Amino acid sequence: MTAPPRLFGADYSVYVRIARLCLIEKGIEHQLVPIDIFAAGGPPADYLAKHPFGRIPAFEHQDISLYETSAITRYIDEAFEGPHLQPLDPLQRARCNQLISIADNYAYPHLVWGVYVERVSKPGRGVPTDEEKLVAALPKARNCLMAMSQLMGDAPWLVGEHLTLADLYAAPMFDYFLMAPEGADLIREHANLQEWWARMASRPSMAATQPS
Ligand SMILES: N[C@@H](CCC(=O)N[C@@H](CS)C(=O)NCC(=O)O)C(=O)O
Repeated sequence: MTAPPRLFGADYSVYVRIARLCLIEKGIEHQLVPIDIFAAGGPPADYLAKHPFGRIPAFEHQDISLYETSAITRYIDEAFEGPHLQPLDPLQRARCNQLISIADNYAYPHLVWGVYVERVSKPGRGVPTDEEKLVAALPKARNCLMAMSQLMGDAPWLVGEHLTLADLYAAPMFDYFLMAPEGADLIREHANLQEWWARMASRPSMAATQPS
């Protein structure tokens, strides 16, 4: 029997959660090996051999090692049994990649760092909110939600009738974003995103990956 895949990271990380959601939705038993990138002094020096940029997650299975969540999740989806998390239809697949790119380039910086970190995480650690940064992030977050809502249309999931990697990318970012009152207000402008969030938040994979 082969050892289960190992994911290196911390449960508070958006990107680690994306990879864990992917493993769980595929039904793959795995191990989360703790790496705290925010520890004093940074991650352990030997972690840089797994991820030269010192970010989380990194992934290992048998003799394979990977870093960068887009590579990890696509590999997991394509190399393992379980439900397809990427559409087979070329246009739907392009939409899935488009939404992943939106999550990486706009949702993560604006929803997570611009809104959640400023409004929720920093005050929780006794650090004052940078109100200027928060205010600047709000129109960008609104634009992000508008684009995602338009692409989603009337479908139950971000890309059509089935759960895809696009949903798994967006969900951990929305989970943090919606903890901020500004995030909760902004999603109310889009009934389809609100319904998507209710659907997504109730999945067992989301409960199983709740940051501690
Ligand atoms: N492009 C990377 C991003 C991963 C990433 O930014 N992870 C965050 C935690 S959610 C991290 O390691 N941050 C540490 C840092 O910025 O130094 C990926 O897709 O895996």
